[in-house]
Amino acid sequence: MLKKDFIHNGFAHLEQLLSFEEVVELRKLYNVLLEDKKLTAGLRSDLSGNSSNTETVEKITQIMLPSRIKPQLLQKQVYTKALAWAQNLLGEDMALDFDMLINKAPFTNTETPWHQDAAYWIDLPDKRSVSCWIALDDVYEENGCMWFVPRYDNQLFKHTHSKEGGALSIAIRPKDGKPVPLKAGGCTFHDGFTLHFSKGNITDGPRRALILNYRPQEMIQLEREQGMDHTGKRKFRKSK
Ligand SMILES: O=C(O)CCC(=O)C(=O)O
Repeated sequence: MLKKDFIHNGFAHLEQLLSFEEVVELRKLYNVLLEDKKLTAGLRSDLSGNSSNTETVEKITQIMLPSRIKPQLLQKQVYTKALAWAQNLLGEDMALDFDMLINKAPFTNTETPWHQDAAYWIDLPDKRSVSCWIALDDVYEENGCMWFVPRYDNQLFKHTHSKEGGALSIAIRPKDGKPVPLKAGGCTFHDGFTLHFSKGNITDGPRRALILNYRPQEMIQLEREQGMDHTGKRKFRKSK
């Protein structure tokens, strides 16, 4: 069912990828990274477009490559489980391209605009990719669960930065988007060409997500040869 949904719509979800114990373990490392701006310097930005200096309250904190800062993350079950799913969905040659954290702080009410991840990436001959977005808190509309629009093909829409340094966005707001609420430990899977979005967090708790991105090993090699290492220097490509 999950695989059928993913292949057909470009997204799917799993009620429980992680046990509550695994979630609690991950939250500890996650919070260390969130709280330490020195440790995460150079890999950290605020997707709202605000500068992420020591004084500002970040609205949407994005930390690229958390496992480069805390390599013990790679030993956590979540990396093994998500890889197995990625291989099940798209083939045995799928490998971890990059990981990231995205946190929406309490009462920051800032949307992640509608976009396709492929807009952030270089054009690659093999377009297969899957992002596993893992909820470390219960997520629902009011704190920023993911929304998706079924994907029909690999068409890339035109994207622009709504604010310098902020997230990429398409010009329209799709009408047929669907929210996917989850319990902590649940996850969504989406393809690089699937449109997605999340509302702002208007609650008093954080909305913590760990995101693991997979693509064919050969394509990862091609990316690296072209200098694409997902350290967060957001180059973006022109849509056709
Ligand atoms: O966490 C969010 O609000 C957005 C996540 C996202 O855009 C992604 O994982 O590609």
